[in-house]
Amino acid sequence: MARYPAWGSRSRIRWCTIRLSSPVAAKNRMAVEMSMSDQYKTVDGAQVGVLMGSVSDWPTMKKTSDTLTRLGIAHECNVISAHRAPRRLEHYCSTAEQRGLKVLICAAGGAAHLAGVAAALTHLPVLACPMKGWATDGLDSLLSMAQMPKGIPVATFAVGSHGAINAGLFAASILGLSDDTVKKAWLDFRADQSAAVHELPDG
Ligand code: RP5
Repeated sequence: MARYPAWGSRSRIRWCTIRLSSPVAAKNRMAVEMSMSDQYKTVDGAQVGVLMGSVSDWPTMKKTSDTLTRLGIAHECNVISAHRAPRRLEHYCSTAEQRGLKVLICAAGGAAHLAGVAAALTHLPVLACPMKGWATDGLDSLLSMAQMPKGIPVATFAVGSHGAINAGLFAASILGLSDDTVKKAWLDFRADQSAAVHELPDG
């Protein structure tokens, strides 16, 4: 508890009491988060890091992972929330390049600050996937990501599974600039897609 001055109607000082969370509890929470700052999954040879704000984003972001797998791109997937685990996110992003990652794909819903914060912590390209979240069908996440102020860009994709898949494909197009194996897989994917015959059903 703490007492702070508050202004009354005649500008006399009144005192109000505000309940603060205990400094000890806050310190403990910070200590727990600090001690977990390097606790995320890494994959040897991973070129892409897929990050999600919540495990609830996984059904959508599994499509990113499946797309990368289909193209033979080694990647690692982690749930690291920007607001629930900021120190872990900082550790992950600030070590990403030295661990060999070349692209980060970040998915989040609602205020959706994960991609922007990640982009602030690394100069690797950050691809942002807006999730549908719990309101506005993902328009909130889309605007949060697309409206990054100038200086720290994130490349924003469509809301939901289409964006999740395209982020995986876009990562392939970036990696293909310097990796012939990925380039071939990416071009083969496009050729197969173009060659696919789409016939109307009988009747
Ligand atoms: C964001 O809030 C997550 O990225 C997720 O899309 C959304 C809801 O999170 P949960 O409440 O399901 O954990 O941080």
